[in-house]
Amino acid sequence: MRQQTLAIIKPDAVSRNLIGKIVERIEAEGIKIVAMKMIKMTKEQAKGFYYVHKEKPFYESLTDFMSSGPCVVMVLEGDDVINRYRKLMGATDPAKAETGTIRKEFATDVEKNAVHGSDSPESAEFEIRYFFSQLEIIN
Ligand code: DAT
Ligand code: MG
Repeated sequence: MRQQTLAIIKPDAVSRNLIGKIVERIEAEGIKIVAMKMIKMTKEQAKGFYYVHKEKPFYESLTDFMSSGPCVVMVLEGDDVINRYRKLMGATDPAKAETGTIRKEFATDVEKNAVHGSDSPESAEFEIRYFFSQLEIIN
C-alpha cells in the first residue's frame, strides 16, 4: 500500500555533516523523497511536535535537543514506507539497533539518535501537516 511518512535528520546528525549519508541510505532503499527542507525549530515548535511525549521524563531534554540546531525534514513515499523506514532507522536506542540500520551507524545515544520516523498512519498525517503545506509535497 502506497504511504507517506515524516522523516527528520536530527540536529546531532546535521551538525556532524551526515545529511548526505542518511539521504543516500533512504534512496538506496528505493524510498522516494517527495518533500524536503531545512528548519530550525523553536522550543515551542519542538514541544508541539513531540506533544505525545509530554508526560515523559525526557520531554524537556528531548525538546531542548530538537530545538538546539537545524534539522532536515522530509516526506517519504513508497509501499509500506512507515514500517520500512522504521526498520531502516533501527531501534530508538542505538545500542539495541541492528547492524546496518541508520541509528546503529550514526546515532550517539538514545536521545541524540540521528533520525525520526512516524510510527503509524495517524502520526504520519499529523507530523507531515505539522511541517509541510500541500503545495510543498510533490505528487
Ligand atoms: P522513536 O524516535 O524511535 O519513535 P520514541 O517515540 O519512543 O522513539 O521517543 C521519541 C524520542 O524521544 C526518541 O527518538 C529519543 C527520545 N527518547 C526516547 N526514549 C528516551 C529515553 N529513555 N531517554 C532519553 N530520550 C529518549
Ligand atoms: Mg516515536
